[in-house]
Amino acid sequence: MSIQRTFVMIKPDGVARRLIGECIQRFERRGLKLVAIKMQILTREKAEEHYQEHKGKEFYESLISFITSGPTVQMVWEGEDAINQVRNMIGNTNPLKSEPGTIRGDFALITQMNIVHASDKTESAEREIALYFSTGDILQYKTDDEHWLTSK
Ligand code: FUP
Repeated sequence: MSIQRTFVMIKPDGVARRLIGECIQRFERRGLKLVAIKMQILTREKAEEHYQEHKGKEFYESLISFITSGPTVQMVWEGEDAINQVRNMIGNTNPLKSEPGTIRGDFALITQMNIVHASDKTESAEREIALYFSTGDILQYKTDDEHWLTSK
């Protein structure tokens, strides 16, 4: 395994339900490191770019309309095997199939309003991070536990 960066977005339902702190706390407690964060209401153009793989699907218009409906939070999280670990922590796309203990399994019931997005593979993480952040927005720093790991 290796240290990876992954992109996470809290969707308008997550923000409206005051779940920003809950999501951040789960990733922090797991040992992941927050290296970039911002908030914005997505433009239609940005949303279409983000969800380009879904263009033409029956849920596409509703997805774009929902994701642009209110504030969202964009984050980059860093850590060992971060992409898969964060995907496991958010749960299945359909909250009805999400395990309890995952964010979607604990807080959602409807696929469109599933609180949070996270990159599903390395190429998506790179693409999505670049869509929302410039290189200079992403901080490089070491936490105390990392100093301990590297100071032997
Ligand atoms: P995920 O990677 O888990 O966010 O899921 P997808 O990229 O497959 O889907 C992106 C978003 O499209 C989902 F979060 C919600 C929406 N969606 C639907 O509304 N209906 C579907 O059948 C599939 C996805």
